[in-house]
Amino acid sequence: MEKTWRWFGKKDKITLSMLRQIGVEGIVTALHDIPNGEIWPYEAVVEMRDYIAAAGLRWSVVESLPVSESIKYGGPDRDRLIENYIVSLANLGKAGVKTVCYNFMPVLDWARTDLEHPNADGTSSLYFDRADFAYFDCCILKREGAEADYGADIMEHVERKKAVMTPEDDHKLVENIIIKTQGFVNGNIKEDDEKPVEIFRELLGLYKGIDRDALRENMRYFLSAVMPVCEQYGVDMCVHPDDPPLQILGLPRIVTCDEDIAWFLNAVDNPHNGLTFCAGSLSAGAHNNVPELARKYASRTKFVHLRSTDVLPGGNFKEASHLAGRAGIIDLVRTFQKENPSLPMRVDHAPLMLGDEKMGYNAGYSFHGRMLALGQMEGVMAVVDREIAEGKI
Ligand code: DNO
Repeated sequence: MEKTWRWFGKKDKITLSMLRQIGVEGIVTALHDIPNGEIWPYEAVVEMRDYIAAAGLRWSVVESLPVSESIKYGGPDRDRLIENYIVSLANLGKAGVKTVCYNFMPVLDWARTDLEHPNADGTSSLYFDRADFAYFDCCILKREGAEADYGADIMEHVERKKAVMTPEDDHKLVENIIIKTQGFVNGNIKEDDEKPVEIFRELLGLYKGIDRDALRENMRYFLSAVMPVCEQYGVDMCVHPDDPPLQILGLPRIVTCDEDIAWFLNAVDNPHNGLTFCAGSLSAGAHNNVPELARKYASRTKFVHLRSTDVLPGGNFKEASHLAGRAGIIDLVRTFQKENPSLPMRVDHAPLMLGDEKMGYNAGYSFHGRMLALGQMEGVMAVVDREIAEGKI
């Protein structure tokens, strides 16, 4: 697979020349300064493409060209926003940037409650604690009917938390769940918004009456509308699975399991309608057998995220080493390397280590942690290449 790296643009503290030194071949990035919903002008795309090329790398994948909330819930301005999306896709296609990752998760892109969960070895990882999430949902967000979504054991935990949580603890949880993990991916909530919880509540309100079926229809509508421009310019769309692949906050989530993947691929059966195989996201659902999903959907996979998790009791999960956890990364590399050796792959979230914690990186996107993971993945790929050459697999 092509070794790519998520890079957040010229403001990223990790520079392209650093990435060249560690063996990265392709860049995964977005035009982060353009507000969600606005057109990506051709000139801006070309400028970014050439900036990356000047460093001896290529812009392999767009992650993400965000799908506005209104397209997801079917708001009155969705056709205008889809039109903008189509123009951006055409501009990317004309500039030769042909793999576009997006997601169809309502409001909350990915969910974690702790961004520095300590490990015994002195590093820290991203973590999801279901009881903390329930506390945020029931006691901070105060979502109507939230209690009914959690079992008695979790609600007992929430009651105990109520007695000990300080306003600072509450603030930290809000930061982790809806600010630090979201700002850089969808722009729904910004670091300097004064009332993030109120904004978030309003966003949730937009989905009143939108169930799984309605969200599926909106996804079908969106994909059908963008496929012609994808065909015209040879652009592949690849949806990122829901992270975690579970229903949360009373919102429908529709890219969570085998049946969901089969649904969207069949709903708009076009080779340009593909999947971002995020092994980490899929592995956080105990219902998913990740290596089996990879074998089943390799031919429709356009982009791979290598990462793994440990699912823990109580509905919690922790991000694991890239060589451990339930994603089964060694098997995944076998599958994808055989399917298409030039498929772009990036290592995803990795621990904070060796001073990463002081650098203010976007949550999950440490330098040393990811560099170690990339080295591990290179080792796995080298062994798998040999297995293939010797006809062993
Ligand atoms: C977090 C990721 C997401 C994901 C985008 C794809 O690190 O799981 O940012 O890449 O949602 O659209």
